[in-house]
Amino acid sequence: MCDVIVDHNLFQLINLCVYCESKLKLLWCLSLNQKDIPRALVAVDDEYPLGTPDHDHKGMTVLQQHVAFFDRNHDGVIYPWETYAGFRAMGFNPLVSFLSMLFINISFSYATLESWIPDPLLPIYIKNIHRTKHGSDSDVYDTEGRFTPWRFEEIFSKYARTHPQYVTYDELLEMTEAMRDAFDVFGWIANKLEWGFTYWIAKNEKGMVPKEAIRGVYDGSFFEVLEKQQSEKKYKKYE
Ligand SMILES: [Ca+2]
Repeated sequence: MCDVIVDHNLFQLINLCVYCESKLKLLWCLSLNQKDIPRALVAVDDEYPLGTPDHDHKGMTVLQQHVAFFDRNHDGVIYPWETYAGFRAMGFNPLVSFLSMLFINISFSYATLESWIPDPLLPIYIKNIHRTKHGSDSDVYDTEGRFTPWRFEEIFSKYARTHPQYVTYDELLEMTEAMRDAFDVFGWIANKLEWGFTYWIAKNEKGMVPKEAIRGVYDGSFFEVLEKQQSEKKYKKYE
């Protein structure tokens, strides 16, 4: 009966409370469904069953939220100069931002277009971003761009041997090796770059990446945290 659960925002949770009639049944519903059902709007895990606190999904899928940070003027399209600006806002230097822009817009623009004719401006249409899902990845996003909680938890149950809430560089490397599909050269490269990027931006002073940060990369909220940190650093310079 609990397969009616799609997302645990407050409104739905209240409805769910009514639906499940009792607290005990509600807890049972949540524990059963939390990991098994792909979540359209929120990236949930054991620690954050309602998704990232104070993160507005704006009605987008979790994959759309992941890339929406780079849509700097919020028009639903990511042009190369917006990708560049997004990386710069997170604190990356101009060279890394430029190379990331080239890789991302060249690799992912075409699949998101409505037309068969390539667009020389290399726009990425956020509404079609699910078409860019590639092989050799973690499958945490499904083919519709939804977040699959049990796949996310699997990353930590399988590879986080040093600490259950963190992954090290070696553990991430081992994971990306295990994800490789046969003869999928583009997927191998894209997956290594994506996880390399995640490690780079999210590692702590001990060189370990917190589970919370990785979940924040999936729903894009961690990019906003980095941008805020960079803004505060700039602001402090003038104090
Ligand atoms: Ca835009």
